[in-house]
Amino acid sequence: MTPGRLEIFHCGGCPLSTSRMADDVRRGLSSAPKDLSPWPKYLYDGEGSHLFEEITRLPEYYQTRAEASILRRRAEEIVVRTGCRELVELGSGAAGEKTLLLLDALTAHNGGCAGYAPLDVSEDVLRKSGERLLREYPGLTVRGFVGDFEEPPERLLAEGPGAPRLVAFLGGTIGNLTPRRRRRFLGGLVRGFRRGDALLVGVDLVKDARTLEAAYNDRAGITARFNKNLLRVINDRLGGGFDPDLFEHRAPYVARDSRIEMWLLSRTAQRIPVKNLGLTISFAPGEGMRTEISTKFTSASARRMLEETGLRIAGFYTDEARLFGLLLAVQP
Ligand code: AVJ
Repeated sequence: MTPGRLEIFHCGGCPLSTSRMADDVRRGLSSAPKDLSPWPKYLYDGEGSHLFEEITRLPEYYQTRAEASILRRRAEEIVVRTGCRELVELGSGAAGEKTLLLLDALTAHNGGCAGYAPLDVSEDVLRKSGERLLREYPGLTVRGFVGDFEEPPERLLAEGPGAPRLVAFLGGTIGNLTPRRRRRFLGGLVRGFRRGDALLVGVDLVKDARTLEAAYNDRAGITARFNKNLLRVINDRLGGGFDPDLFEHRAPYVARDSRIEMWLLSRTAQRIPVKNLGLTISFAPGEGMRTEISTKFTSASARRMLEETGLRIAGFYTDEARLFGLLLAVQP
């Protein structure tokens, strides 16, 4: 391998293109109820990513801190048990503390030489964090992939500097997918695995509804801004005429489906043109549009989800308060 290198690749199929977005948003706005939750990626433009970073520091949003605390205690063990030589990270974001904990352990156990392959929707974030990582880990080979984690390119797992790989999908993002989409996503991912490759998945755990709802209805109103930012993304990219102030943020816990659902409720009757779709969208007063689902798991439901893919569960790690879980599974 050639250490100390950064390469950026663009995934095929243009999953982030405006024409794909137009198709997705047209479908979402035409369904009943209006539903954009199948495409959480549109929440994360520059502003949305920034707002999410703020969310991770909110007192009510325990997930990021809980997951980091698990990794602080377990990163080393995970790397040693898997013997991994490359970290593949889906939806990496800006390579924050959690990534660094894994990279510290990975490089420490591979004489400084290791691979890191982040996949994220933002090229800018990949480039900046990639450059920073090369300075901090001189022996690292970084292959950055710009794309949607649901459509990883073949070369993400077909090429790369070292096996076995540790594929990390942190933050509880898998909870944004419906059970069907989770199955399809995990099945497709694992098809690229070789014997010994490992998957590390972060899941938010079921707990009392008050704690869950507080995490998505923070007092500072950052989650509400994050939610409404989606309207601005549609305005910017598709010529929409949404006024975010005419919508209200809601995020109830729907116990039947073990998930938080984020909604935007129209405060009034309104008709909103979306120029590039050639559509006008009508809202009745109080009518809602779902914008995200965030599924909560038990250790049993999380295990089942991974076992269905044919992987063997190698560990389930949790924080002291059992707020969040990390599942480690290996390709036998
Ligand atoms: C980054 C997808 C894990 O579902 O909790 C935070 C996104 N949405 N607040 C989550 C989010 C509202 C977050 N994930």
